[in-house]
Amino acid sequence: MELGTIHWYPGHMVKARKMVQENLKLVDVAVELLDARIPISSRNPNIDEILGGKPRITVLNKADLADRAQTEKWKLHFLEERGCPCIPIDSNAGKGINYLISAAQDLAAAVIERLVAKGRKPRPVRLMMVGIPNVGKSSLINRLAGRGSTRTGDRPGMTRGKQWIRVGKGLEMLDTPGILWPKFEDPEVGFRLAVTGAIKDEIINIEQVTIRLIQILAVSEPEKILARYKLEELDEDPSEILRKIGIKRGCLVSGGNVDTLKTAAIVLNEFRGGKIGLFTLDRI
Ligand SMILES: Nc1nc2c(ncn2[C@@H]2O[C@H](COP(=O)(O)OP(=O)(O)OP(=O)(O)O)[C@@H](O)[C@H]2O)c(=O)[nH]1
Ligand SMILES: [Mg+2]
Repeated sequence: MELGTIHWYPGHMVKARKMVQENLKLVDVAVELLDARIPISSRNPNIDEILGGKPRITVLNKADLADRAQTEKWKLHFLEERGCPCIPIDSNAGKGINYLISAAQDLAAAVIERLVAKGRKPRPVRLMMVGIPNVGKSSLINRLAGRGSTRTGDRPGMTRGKQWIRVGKGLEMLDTPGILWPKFEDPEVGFRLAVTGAIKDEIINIEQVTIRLIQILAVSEPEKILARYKLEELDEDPSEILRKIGIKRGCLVSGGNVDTLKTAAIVLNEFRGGKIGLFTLDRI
């Protein structure tokens, strides 16, 4: 796929990175959100350099859409590799949120204690959410705040500027826009970011991305594709599988041809919504 060579790094991404670095001084803990379906591909390769020595929590968000056993393994992996808490979370349902709150309070306790020792009043623990577009930073904050404090949406680029949100429970959050990095060394990373929704749909080739997805799923979990689309068997050629799905779903254009773009959009949406099954694309 050609994604890796597209010049799609927009100016606001550069600004977002600067903003994260400037705001880092204001917070006690950085919460790095990774997409549980692609914990490696959704990781900014410069994140260690960006965050420096700031206490950190890794969140594997959208854990409800990922393979459970894989998420457990990734959790242990990050815990060992980074020596900081790693917490699987479903921000829509609120699962895992309490672990995040206590981990944040533990990490910030020393900072707050130092303030108090200097005779200052204790203040709320300040956290900053960082992660790629559409990973669920704003959703997680809303879940913590228990209300719609910050805008969310099922496409990347929802959050434009920074925003402080008082969460209660002694916490304050800084929401930031998603950051992506200028180019992918590995086109497969580009594919995984596209398929999980981190890159704007307008600049990806939906049909190509979906055909590649079908190709992967047809090998790793054929029974899920067969069941979801009520197919009897899977063709060798993933484009042909897409065509058959189109017929099943009645995506036809005049002359009886299949509208493959429309079919691809349906399959991609169903994948992103977990309707085909739970998948982890970055396997450990
Ligand atoms: N299934 C599932 N969906 C989630 C979860 N967290 C967020 N979402 C969905 O993912 C989409 C993006 O969520 P946002 O909170 O807007 O993501 P963001 O990281 O703030 O995105 P930007 O502001 O664009 O960088 C929304 O449609 C959310 O409903 C989760 O844990 N599970
Ligand atoms: Mg946001």
